[in-house]
Amino acid sequence: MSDAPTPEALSRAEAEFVAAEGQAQGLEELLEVRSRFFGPKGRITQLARGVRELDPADRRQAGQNVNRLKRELETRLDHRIRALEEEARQAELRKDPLDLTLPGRPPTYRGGLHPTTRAIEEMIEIFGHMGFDIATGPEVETDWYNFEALNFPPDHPARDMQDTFFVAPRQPNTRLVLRTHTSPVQVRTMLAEGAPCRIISPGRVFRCDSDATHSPSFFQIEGLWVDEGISMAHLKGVLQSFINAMFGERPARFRPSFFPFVEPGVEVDMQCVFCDGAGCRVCKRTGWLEILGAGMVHPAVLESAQIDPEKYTGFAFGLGADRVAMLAYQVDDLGHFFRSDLRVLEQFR
Ligand code: FA5
Repeated sequence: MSDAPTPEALSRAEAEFVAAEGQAQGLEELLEVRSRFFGPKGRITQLARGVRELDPADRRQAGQNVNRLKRELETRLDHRIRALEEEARQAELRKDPLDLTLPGRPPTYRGGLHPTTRAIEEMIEIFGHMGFDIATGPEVETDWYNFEALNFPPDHPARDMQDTFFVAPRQPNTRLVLRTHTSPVQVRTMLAEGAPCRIISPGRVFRCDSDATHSPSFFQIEGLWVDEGISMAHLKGVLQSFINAMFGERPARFRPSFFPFVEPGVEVDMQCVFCDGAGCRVCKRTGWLEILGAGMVHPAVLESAQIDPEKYTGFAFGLGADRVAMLAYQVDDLGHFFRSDLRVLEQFR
């Protein structure tokens, strides 16, 4: 049964509250008073509940009276509680003053560029000095740009050279892949700019491939120079200048190779920087590490890109940017570049 909220009962409750509040000394005692009067079974709470049991005609007035009293008393009590809490906080702050003149702690880790990013920036600069502009293309590519325009006909066995990740297309009849190389940017650039053109295109590529020197996602830099009279001699000159600028006078070798989009094609190896050519785990005991594929742009590719192969010739190359970073910074496992281990990455700051 709740207490009936008669005017007399309210006055009595108020008098009791004033006495209790007057006697309460510290924060703890005030909180106890709050619970005794306003808690779930508190004196004022019971009076408020009693309103429901009155005659309907009396409820409105009684409800207003209880609420007014509750508001008044609670405000008064909260005021004192807040003042005491603030006092306690100030006392705590005085006990342990802040010394604003202390110097800050230096950060433990300082960020830095990833070694592959640094190598790519360096390569952009080197090729920039040789007059190459930067071009870009999408990472999700159509089969046409990634393969067909590059002279890989459908079902041609050369497609198996690049273990492709396929992407489910949104529209029927479009075949999409994660680009397996940056060579599609050659076609995009020639179609957009025509001849002459001289670009490099750094970017991420994807292959279903993984070991000490192969990763499923890695970076390449494509190079393309199309103009009248461009020959294999220009290709060798540009690549040798790049190697000299990037690695000093390290030996490189040009081996004949096959890529459907160039004729003739070559692969370029650098002398292994870990064993100076003696043979080790990284170079699979050959003394050489392959860093790029290159060749003279195939006439069929020039035609796909609407460039007259009778008038223009060109060369193209595709560098493994992570491979170059491995050689430049002497990292013997490509996985170090992808594991985000701060102990490794900190060494390249
Ligand atoms: C190509 O991707 C050709 N598009 C390159 C090219 C461009 C040839 C223009 C002719 C003209 P290849 O598959 O060999 O070629 O890859 C080129 C370079 O990428 C390799 O020399 C190697 O350094 C690097 N590479 C290839 N696969 C991986 C991989 N899984 N992880 C890291 N680097 C790789």
